Amino acid sequence: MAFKLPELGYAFDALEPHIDARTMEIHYSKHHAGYTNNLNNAIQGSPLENQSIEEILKHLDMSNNAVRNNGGGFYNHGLFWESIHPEDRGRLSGPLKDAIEAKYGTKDDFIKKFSDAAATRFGSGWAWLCVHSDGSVDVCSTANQDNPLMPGIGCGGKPILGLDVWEHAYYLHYQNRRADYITAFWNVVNWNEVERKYANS
Ligand code: MN3
Repeated sequence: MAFKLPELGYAFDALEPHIDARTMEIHYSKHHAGYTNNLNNAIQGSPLENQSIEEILKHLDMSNNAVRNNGGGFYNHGLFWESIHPEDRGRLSGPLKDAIEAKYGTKDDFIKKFSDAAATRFGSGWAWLCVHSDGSVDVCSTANQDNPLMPGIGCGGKPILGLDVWEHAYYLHYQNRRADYITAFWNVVNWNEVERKYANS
């Protein structure tokens, strides 16, 4: 079974003015579609074809660059589109709020920690909020299309919120102002979905 580009779930222009329509269109229909096609080509005819993307990433041979880059790109962008939404986003509450406050003190301290991880990632990569098996949470950052599911990468645990800080994610609108893009991201975070992922982890 080949992997399919997941539905975006909202229009390209739905996140304006925080994330512009042209960036969303290119990011989804070119970049994410490209990772999806390249992943399918990389695993065709191999045993990986019958595994879930999570299983592939957890047991990844990190020297397999085609699967590392494109499997990561396929998974990361799916999680990113789910991390943001134009409406019905809810607010941080419940057990996730408790876990974040236990680790970082306040929501604002958590946002600063996550934003710093995104801002200080040199070159291309991602910032993540992950949940460990004991329910505790962690912020970390990974390079390129790596992610915390991969062996020995990032903070471990399962990512439940992700922010793409590759230039292709913001450069058309924000140019070199990555910090402004990171600030805008918090306006569209889908807390309902992050909480759902936390509860299911
Ligand atoms: Mn991207």
